[in-house]
Amino acid sequence: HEINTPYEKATFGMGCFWASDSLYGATPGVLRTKVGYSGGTKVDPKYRDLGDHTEVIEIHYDPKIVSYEDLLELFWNNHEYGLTTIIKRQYMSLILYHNEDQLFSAEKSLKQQADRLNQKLMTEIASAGKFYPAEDYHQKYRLQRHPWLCEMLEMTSSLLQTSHIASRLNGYLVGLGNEQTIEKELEQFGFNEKMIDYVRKEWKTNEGGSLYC
Ligand code: MHO
Repeated sequence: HEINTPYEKATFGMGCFWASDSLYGATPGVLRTKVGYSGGTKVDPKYRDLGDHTEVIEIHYDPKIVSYEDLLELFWNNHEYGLTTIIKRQYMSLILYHNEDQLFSAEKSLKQQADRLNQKLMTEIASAGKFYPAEDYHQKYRLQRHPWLCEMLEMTSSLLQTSHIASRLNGYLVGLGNEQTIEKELEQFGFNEKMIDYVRKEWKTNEGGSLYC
């Protein structure tokens, strides 16, 4: 379940975090994802009491395989809403940077996107502060719709936030990723035939479908 590769963090708000959890979880080079609340000041926010926080995805990625710029590209192209319209803080378009390089890349890409779309974008860029992981039932939300698989994987509360396999399946089950990579990974994960068939079937059924909540 867990991978010890050195990683960097990226944090984005782009609408309902169930969708971005799946999107990034299926992206090569992403080691794990967590959904949570950040960007605000309220201490210990809860889903029903977010205060000034935003739903965000925290991504741990291997910069040797995927770059921050690649992650930004996915960010710009996968907002359900909030990119060009003002939306409540819970769902705002938000980039929380972790270092000066990320700040530089974020600002540059925001300008490029605004020029390309010839529109003012609502995205805010701010320094990453405290991240509060969301309640368990929000983590790997799509994977958790498959209790049989979760049982086979012996998922636990903490694995929902740390497991590489859980991040991947959370995307593959909704039809993200490409077939060859998925086949290769399912074998590496040591899945039995029944599990492989299950994931393969879900992937095929949902391929090309909508990610949104
Ligand atoms: N439409 C969904 C959004 C959930 S999301 C985690 C709901 O209201 O349940 O914001």
